[in-house]
Amino acid sequence: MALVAVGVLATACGSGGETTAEGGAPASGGGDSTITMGFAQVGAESGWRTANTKSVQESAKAAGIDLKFSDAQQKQENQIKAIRSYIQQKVDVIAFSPVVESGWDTVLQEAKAANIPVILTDRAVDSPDKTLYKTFLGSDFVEEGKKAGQWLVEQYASETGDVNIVELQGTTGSAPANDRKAGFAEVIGADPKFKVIASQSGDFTRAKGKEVMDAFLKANPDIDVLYAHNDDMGLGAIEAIEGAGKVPGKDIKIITVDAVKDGMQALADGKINYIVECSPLLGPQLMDLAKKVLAGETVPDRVVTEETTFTQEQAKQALPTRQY
Ligand code: GZL
Ligand code: ZN
Repeated sequence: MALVAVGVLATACGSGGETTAEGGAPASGGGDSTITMGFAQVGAESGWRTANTKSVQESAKAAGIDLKFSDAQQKQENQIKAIRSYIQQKVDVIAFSPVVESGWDTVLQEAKAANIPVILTDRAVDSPDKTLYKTFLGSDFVEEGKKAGQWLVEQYASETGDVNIVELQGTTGSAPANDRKAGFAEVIGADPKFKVIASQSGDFTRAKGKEVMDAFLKANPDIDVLYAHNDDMGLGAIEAIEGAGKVPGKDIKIITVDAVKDGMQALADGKINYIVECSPLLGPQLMDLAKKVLAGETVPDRVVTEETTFTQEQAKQALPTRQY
């Protein structure tokens, strides 16, 4: 009987990357040495997110890690539910990208009490208790905002009049939205000619980016620059700008963040002027960190991803070999 039971358990926790139903078989009870990871993803809101999901799923397979995966449709309560179900399933390690910065302490305490290590990827939490997770792997969003601001300062160095800027922020309360806003504001704050005349969340989606840009255009006759916290909102805004009979990239200069394929295409086509890259390809490093954590090796508190910036010319060169 025991043999059969182990067989069943092994099969159950050998299940691939598909999302498990509530209360799946206890993963570590299988007695096999395969690592089981529970990954609670934000959602599928942008090209960046789908590329990030692909990277995590493909890297788990390549690393021989059994991945349980959930999509929270950008809702914090769904991510918390998913983390709780991974704790019940006794996975070996939990990884997730917190949709917003705050409200995680309770569920992370539960994971800690269950002796399940947690790895943060992509977005950070604002909890002061650093023992709630082993490491945070992801971009420096403040740096990304600064790079966007730096390009603008250089482009308008000889401008003496006001430079009217509208800003499409990412998801309210998320680390990338908070930090990309702060980094950008810090750099352009050095010169009072830069005026952010409107700033609102477009929730990182194309649809919302278009909707908010429509409103910006109706309320502000003279917009010189759009700073969008991701390509998808920038692409939605381009539809609104063209709908208003203006030329994106010319009448209104556009800076975005991510550098996903569709954004890079618009950059190469001259509809976007500058893109700050934010790499979604976190999978390989995540799997490597998970193995180190479970082997009891020390890992750095913070692993910052490598990323660059693209002008229109550079986008034309990079597009043919772009992975995402
Ligand atoms: C940034 C990531 C953001 C992307 C958006 O690392 O969290 O979320 O910039 C995505 O495209 O929706
Ligand atoms: Zn102007």
